[in-house]
Amino acid sequence: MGFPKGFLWGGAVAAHQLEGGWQEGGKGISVADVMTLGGPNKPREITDGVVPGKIYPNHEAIDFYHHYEEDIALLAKMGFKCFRTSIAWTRIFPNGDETEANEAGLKFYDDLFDTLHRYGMEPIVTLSHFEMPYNLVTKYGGWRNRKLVDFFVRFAVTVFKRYKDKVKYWMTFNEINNQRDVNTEFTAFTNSGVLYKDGENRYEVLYQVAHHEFVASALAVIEGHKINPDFMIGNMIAHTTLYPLTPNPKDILAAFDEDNFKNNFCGDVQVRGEYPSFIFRYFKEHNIDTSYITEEDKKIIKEGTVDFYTFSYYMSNCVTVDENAETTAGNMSKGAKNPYLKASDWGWQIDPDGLRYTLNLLHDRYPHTPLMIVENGFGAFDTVEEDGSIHDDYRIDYFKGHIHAMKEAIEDGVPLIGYTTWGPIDLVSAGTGQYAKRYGFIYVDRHDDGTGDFSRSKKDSFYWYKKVCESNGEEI
Ligand code: BGP
Repeated sequence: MGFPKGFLWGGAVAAHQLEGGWQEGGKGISVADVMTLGGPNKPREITDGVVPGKIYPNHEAIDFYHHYEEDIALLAKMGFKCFRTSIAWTRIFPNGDETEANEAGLKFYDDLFDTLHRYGMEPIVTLSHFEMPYNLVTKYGGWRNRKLVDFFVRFAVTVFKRYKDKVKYWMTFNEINNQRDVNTEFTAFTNSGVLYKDGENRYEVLYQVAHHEFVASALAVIEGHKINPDFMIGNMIAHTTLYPLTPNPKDILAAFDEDNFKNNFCGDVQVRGEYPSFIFRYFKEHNIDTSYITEEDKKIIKEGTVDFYTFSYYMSNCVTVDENAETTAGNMSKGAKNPYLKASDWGWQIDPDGLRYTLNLLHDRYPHTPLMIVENGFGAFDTVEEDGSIHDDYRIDYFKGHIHAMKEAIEDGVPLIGYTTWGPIDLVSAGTGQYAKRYGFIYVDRHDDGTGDFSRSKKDSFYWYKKVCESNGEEI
């Protein structure tokens, strides 16, 4: 069977992690612009505005703003069929609440999408990827405020209209579910511009935020289809696959519950168009008032279901009721360590088989919805040899395993339509702000201490992924 004809092979990035040019073309300040450099054991600091003397890696990122023609030409050499990026909201509406869009920002993406088409690549565009206007945080309290729904829909409609003949594939909110952990202040800020206040019920805040985003996402789908009925508009879920640590039925149930609330809740709302029953028990147990969910909202959510389900997959974790079990880090949350798996230097457990399992679970859950993996990749320290070569076999091994798992899932009957690896060109890490955590097939000479000339070079994985794209996954 193998990969279907027209399968979308490519790579994925987000505007704030590669563009730089943070004050060019009339761009406003985004939430990513007030986050400092962190490290494996050092969380990124969220500062009160841009504070002189602090290091903000996203301000320059890899300067894609000035290098995009060169970068796209390189990606095309690998045989990319598509390229996923986001539109920085702050280039289009610098403060988020204007009524007039910023022409210079719109023009930048016109040029970018034209360049992609010139090289035969399909743009795949995320509307909100951890980079909302900072003004919406300070003035409105982020997504806790319902006014954000209108601002977002205005932004979505503006770009849908402008790029209706250039972009077919869209997704609304990147990893909408990764803010489900109330103990992590980081994701509440990056995803939704929420800064918690002392003493408030964080659960209530987060679920109200999620509800506003569900309504905004559904309205965007509805409006998008009016603008171009051929649009494919998807959701985007951070899928960390969860296994019970032991056969203890208590662990099985704990994994089941966590899977529902971390992985399934948001997908169910956006694919099936209604809140799943299990979440109401959770609301009750955490004293979450749900009076903000109106009948009108329910209708919007029902009408604005997504056309395809997209997700990121980096790792799996285990779940247990044993409080003394050893833990491991994760994408945006922790889990119990799996004794059968190895992990990256950042503690992310490597589990290709988990991808086949996940694709089957998702297909079973949403049988009529095409699936796309829009992020998968291996963050690692790379070494540049004296002759400039970079031998990243570990990255090739990671991808080989995951692409093999995709092939198996397709044999299982899963309707997988595409695969974009995370960070085909090195960029700034979302979690740590580091350059040192590299994902690319293309190396960028830029370092955490601010040195480097932004020059690009090919790693071994570049030549390997080229074969994969060009053979439609036959040669891995
Ligand atoms: C996802 C985000 C991406 C990306 C990736 C890797 O959660 O959607 O923006 O950064 O994870 O994470 P990190 O950059 O922290 O290594």
